[in-house]
Amino acid sequence: MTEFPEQVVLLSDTGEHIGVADKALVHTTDTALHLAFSCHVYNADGHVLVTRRALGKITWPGVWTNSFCGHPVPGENLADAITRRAQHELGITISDVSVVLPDFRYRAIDSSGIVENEICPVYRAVTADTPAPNPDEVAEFEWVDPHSLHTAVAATPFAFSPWLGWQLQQLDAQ
Ligand SMILES: [Mn+2]
Repeated sequence: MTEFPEQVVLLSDTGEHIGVADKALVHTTDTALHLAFSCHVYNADGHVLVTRRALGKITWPGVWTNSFCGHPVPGENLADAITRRAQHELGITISDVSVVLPDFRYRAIDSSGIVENEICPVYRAVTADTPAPNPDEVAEFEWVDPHSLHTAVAATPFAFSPWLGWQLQQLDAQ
């Protein structure tokens, strides 16, 4: 698995792979469209895992968001990337991975001015594990009732990552 330097897949406006870029260099104030994913992890109680992004992250530090996100490296399929990031960020093994928003796409600007610009299919998965967060990625986590999360994000979207708010809106609309 290529970890250094980690690369991302650049996409055309219609979603075709048009190249690669270093992950560390692609996220700027004018970020090119690239491939990513989001995952919402559930436990056996039906609670969903929300995480607080590590304070050292370049984008949205300290912001509460969905369980985890990531970028497939070139040539890596999304299922493999999701499994890899679940272990890397949270130390969990996941199963029953399924796509829930295959066409999700967003562009958002962090308060620092850094832009995210991703075609970012959204998945759900389950785990039986207790997260053991990688402190470089995740500062805190909570298991919450999904309805409570929807209510909280709808009421105060500014307190969460913008992509989480848009994902929940689209899931509600299904
Ligand atoms: Mn990105």
